[in-house]
Amino acid sequence: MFEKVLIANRGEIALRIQRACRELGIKTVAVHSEADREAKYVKLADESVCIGPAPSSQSYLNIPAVISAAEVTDAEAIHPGYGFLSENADFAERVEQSGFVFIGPRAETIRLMGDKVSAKDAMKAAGVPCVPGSEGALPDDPDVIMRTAKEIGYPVIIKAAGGGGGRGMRVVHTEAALLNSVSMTKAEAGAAFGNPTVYMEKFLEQPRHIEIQVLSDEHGNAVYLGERDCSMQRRHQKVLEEAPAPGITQKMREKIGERCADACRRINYRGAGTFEFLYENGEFYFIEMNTRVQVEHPVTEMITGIDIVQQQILIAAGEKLSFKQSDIVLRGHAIECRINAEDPYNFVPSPGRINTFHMPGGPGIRVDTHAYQNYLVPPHYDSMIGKLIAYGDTRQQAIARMRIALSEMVVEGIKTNVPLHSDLMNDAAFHLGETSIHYLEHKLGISSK
Ligand code: MV4
Repeated sequence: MFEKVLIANRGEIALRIQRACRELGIKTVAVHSEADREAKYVKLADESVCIGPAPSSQSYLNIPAVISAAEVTDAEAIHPGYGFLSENADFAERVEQSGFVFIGPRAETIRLMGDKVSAKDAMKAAGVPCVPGSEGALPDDPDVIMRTAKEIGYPVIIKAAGGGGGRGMRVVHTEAALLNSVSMTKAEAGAAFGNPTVYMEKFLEQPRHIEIQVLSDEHGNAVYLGERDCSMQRRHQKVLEEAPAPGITQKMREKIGERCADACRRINYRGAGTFEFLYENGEFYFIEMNTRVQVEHPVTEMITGIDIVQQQILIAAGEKLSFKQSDIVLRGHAIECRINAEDPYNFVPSPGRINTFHMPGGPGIRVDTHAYQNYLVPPHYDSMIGKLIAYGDTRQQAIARMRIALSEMVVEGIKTNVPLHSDLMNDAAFHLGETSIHYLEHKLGISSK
């Protein structure tokens, strides 16, 4: 096992990774920007290195600075967390070339999944069901483009190979709009991602966003840890996630889970990963794969009892998975509310000093946060200041516990989205479950009029 791991991230996930390391007896190195000098997780780490000024482009995204920090502290491995450099194949490559272990997939796997066309090709070849669409990238020939759309059937969606997470896409409803939409998406993709390649899919109108968590080691062992429903989102930012997904039966879970685990074995996947699907009319359609630990990993941890971050570290150290698929039993239900420093009605970020801070507790309540009383939320980064996770034997119990926990939570001095979450806990459609990716924006649109 590693003796020392460098954590190339900030905020709640830096603290989360630090706790996983500590439990495994591993020393930790925190890297931080000038804005995060006073952060609790920096002080709690065994060592810390300032890697640059507040803007992430000069600190958390500065590859030479991160690698130098690993060199001077003699760390053996680097955990990238989520966001920042976590899905940067060049970073993973340079980490390994510098003699450190990258806690994540091989650079070539990150590159394969970073290109959404090659990711889809690979998954299709591995037997994962995909959204009907073009065979790989769209060619330039307008006749072929028109024919492809006709075969798929309108509406279609044009997506950039270099995009993902909602960036670089356009819905097309009519043949008259098609060629212009393809040109516009290509131009935008070229400018935004340096890659004008686009592909086409059938546009699904009311899907849910359901994702499968996997773990895969270097010895050909892969398991799935069930699914999460992440449909409750606004402008591609997830607001609330839950596991398991309402209405998904054990039989459906096994069928799609086996496809994902099998795909991991086929591509020799290493580490934790997430297969993102759109789910509509009882069918799963693969859209993207994430090669990092995700913000919402705790809901899966709560229902499986498996520490996903520890598993990432064990796999990176070359160990074999210590459990098989039949050992994994889903139990109960977990819901996560992302707590953001923002106005709950107009979503404008609200950084600043937290002058009163009380966290909830009690049975089934988990709080993952780096914040504390008198913490100054810096304006330079994502507005998420923590995650409130509620576990219960049933979804109803998890909701009841979440409602109580939200009512106990006190964060003053800044605005937070706690009122939005409290509202959602009383929302009739949320109670029924199975709401689509458009539900929250629809609800907010109506209520703000
Ligand atoms: C789609 C889609 C409908 N049909 N693809 C947006 C994020 C990116 N990961 C893929 N996205 C979508 N792809 C087809 N063929 C609708 C979306 C989409 C979406 C997906 C997941 C979560 C939130 C979303 C919000 C708007 C659109």
